[in-house]
This record gives sequence, structure tokens and C-alpha cells, in this order.
Amino acid sequence: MNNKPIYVTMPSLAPLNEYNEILKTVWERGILTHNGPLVQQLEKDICAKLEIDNFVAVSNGTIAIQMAIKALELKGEIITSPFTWVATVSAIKWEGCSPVFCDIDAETLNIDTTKIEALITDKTVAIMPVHVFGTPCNVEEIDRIAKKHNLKVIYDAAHAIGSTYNAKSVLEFGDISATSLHATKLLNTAEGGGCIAPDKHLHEKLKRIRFFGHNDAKDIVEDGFNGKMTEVHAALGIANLKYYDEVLADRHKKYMLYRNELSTIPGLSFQEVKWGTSNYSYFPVIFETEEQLLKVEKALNAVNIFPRRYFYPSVNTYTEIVDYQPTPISEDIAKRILCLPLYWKLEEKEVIRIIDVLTKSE
Ligand code: T4K
Repeated sequence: MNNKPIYVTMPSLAPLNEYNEILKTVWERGILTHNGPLVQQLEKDICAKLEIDNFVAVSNGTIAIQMAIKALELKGEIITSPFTWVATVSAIKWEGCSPVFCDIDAETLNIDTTKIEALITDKTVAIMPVHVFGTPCNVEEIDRIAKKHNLKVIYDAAHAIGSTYNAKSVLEFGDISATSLHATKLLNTAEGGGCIAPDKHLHEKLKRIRFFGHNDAKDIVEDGFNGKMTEVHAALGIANLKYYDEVLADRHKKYMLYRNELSTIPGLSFQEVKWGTSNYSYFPVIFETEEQLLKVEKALNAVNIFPRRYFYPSVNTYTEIVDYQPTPISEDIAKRILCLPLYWKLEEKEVIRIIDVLTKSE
């Protein structure tokens, strides 16, 4: 038996020689950072690929969220999802705002829009939903609620490059979307991220915030900071982008393989896509009980396969950093959900082996 460990994910990487070719131009120019030509090219290439107008490349997805909050000058309560990576909440806190947790929909695993309005107070300034695992939120309903209550919307779109709503990139909804280009994401620059603001003025403001608050004449006109992406990271993004369509199609194919095979097993359920189209960048399985999950995880680990408990525990239970606010659905699902390995270079026969181990240990 092949005993090479299989992790939940592996970066999608272009061939090294193709990356090197782009890197040579960095060495020739000697420009390593400060919004150099490769960062600008990456932004243009991502816009073309996703058919969006604006993309500000930044150093990581957490900074992208912080920059979005800063650009909208928010101070107060931000209603968000507890079923997420801790970065959603730490970014809110680092910008001096308070997270208010809205429970999730048990099927989509995204913020339950029917529960948002009850959480709005006179301190609420924004809603920050998460397109979790690349599954789009109910963007139209969120937009309606936000307009009714005069709130801003920032999407944590860390997982959502490639996800669409009405055939349009989901990154173009809300006031700003913040995405991640981390090594584990569908498109990666090792570390990296992006802010997408459909509004031109907000887009220009985000560019200034990224660069210490300079305007083109190098006057300081914003309360900015350093959110810049380097040329070395941008080069990797440009190289990887060439394989984006292939990676997206590959994820979808393997996702469907898992889904079709596992659907026949009683007691398992799956994240449902109710609005728009997912990028199928994760394959989460929901068990009936945590005991079943632990049994399956143990059986997979025994044969060197390492799925991950994204997202466990529910972020509202991190009482070292937040005041506990109950969100029973998120807390319950977080205990029973396991993401199975899903990445470009994962062989289909390995997917079948994972399905086999899971089926036998269930
Ligand atoms: N919002 C949401 C909803 C997010 O999920 C995230 C990040 C953010 C915001 C913030 O975006 P960033 O600031 O990170 O850009 C990962 C990532 O660090 C994090 O980006 C991601 N979400 C989160 C869900 O997962 P871990 O704890 O899974 O990393 P690690 O090192 O355990 O990696 C998982 C597997 O991936 C490993 O078993 C092997 C493989 N791997 C990982 C790395 C880093 C590689 O093969 N190569 C690598 O370089 O955090």
C-alpha cells in the first residue's frame, strides 16, 4: 500500500520552471515590492479571469478584511458568522469593532439571514457574512436587510474565488469582499489576499490604505498601513493563474465523485448550495454524531490520511477572545463536520480509497 501521507489539501502549483521564468524579470528589474509591475499584472489578470472590475492585491486575507473595515470607517458592532476561521473575528477585533454572532443555516452553513434583523442594535454598523467553503451566501437577502437598516456589507470571501451568483463573481456583491490567496486556497500566492470593491472611490481608497495612506503624489491622505503584496508572491500568482480553469474543473470533478459515492451512505449529510454556484474548493461531510466523526478520523489517520475539522470549534466559543453568545446550530455542526482531502494533484484512486476507508469505518 502507498503510505505517503495525504493531507486535507496541497497547494496548486504551476511547474517550477514557469515560475522561474517570471521570477527572472523580478531579478532583472530589482523591484521587489511597492506595487510593482507584477502585482499590477496579477490584479489585471485576476480581474480578467473572474470578469470583475477591481481587485487590490494585499499581503494576506486577514489584512484584506481589516482593510475593508478601515476603508468603510466602521466603529461598532459587526454581525458575522461563528462558523468560520478565527481570522474573520480577529480582523473585526483588531479594527476596534465588536463581533456579534448570527447563527448559521443548517444546510448552507452560511449566516441564517432570517436571524440577522433580531441582532441589529443602534450600535450595528455592518454585516460580515462568510461564503463558507466557497458556497455563496443569500446575497440578495443580505443586500435587502443592509439597505433597510443602512448597514455596510463586507463579505469574508476568503474561500470564494471562482464562486458565482447569477453568473457573476460572488466577489462583486456587498460594499467590499475580502478574499485569500493563501497556500491552501484554490488560487494561491503562498500568502496573499485581495479586496474587491465595486465602487471606484472605495477601490482607490483601498489602494491608498494598502500603501501607508499615500496618494499618487506621496502625500499622506488616509490612515493607512502596510498591506502590500510583494513581486515574488505576485509572480507565483501569475504562474498559478494559468492553471486556474484546470484546478477549478478538477475540484468540481473530485467533489462530485465524493458526493455521488457518499450520498448512498445513511447518516451522512452535505453542505447544500442554495444560491449561486460554489467553487467546490472543500469537501465537508457532516456526520450524525461527533463519535462517528472521531471514529472515521481515527480510521483515516491510521492509514496516513489527514482530513481536517474545519471549522471546529465554533468561533463564538473561543471565550479567551470573545464573549460567549450562543449559536446552537453552528456549535452543533462544528462538532460533526470533517473536510476530506481535496486538491489538484490528489489522484482519483486516492479519493476512492478515502471513500472506501470512510465507508468501512462508519
Ligand atoms: N476567513 C476565512 C473564512 C478563512 O478560512 C481564512 C483563512 C481567512 C479569513 C484568513 O485568510 P489568510 O489571512 O490566511 O489569507 C489554513 C490557512 O492558514 C488559512 O489561510 C485558512 N483560512 C484556514 C482555513 O486554514 P491550517 O491551520 O489549515 O494550515 P495547515 O498548515 O494545517 O495546512 C493544512 C494542510 O495544507 C496541511 O496539512 C498541509 C497543507 N499545506 C499547508 C501549507 C501552509 C501545504 O501542503 N503547504 C503549505 O504551505 O490554516
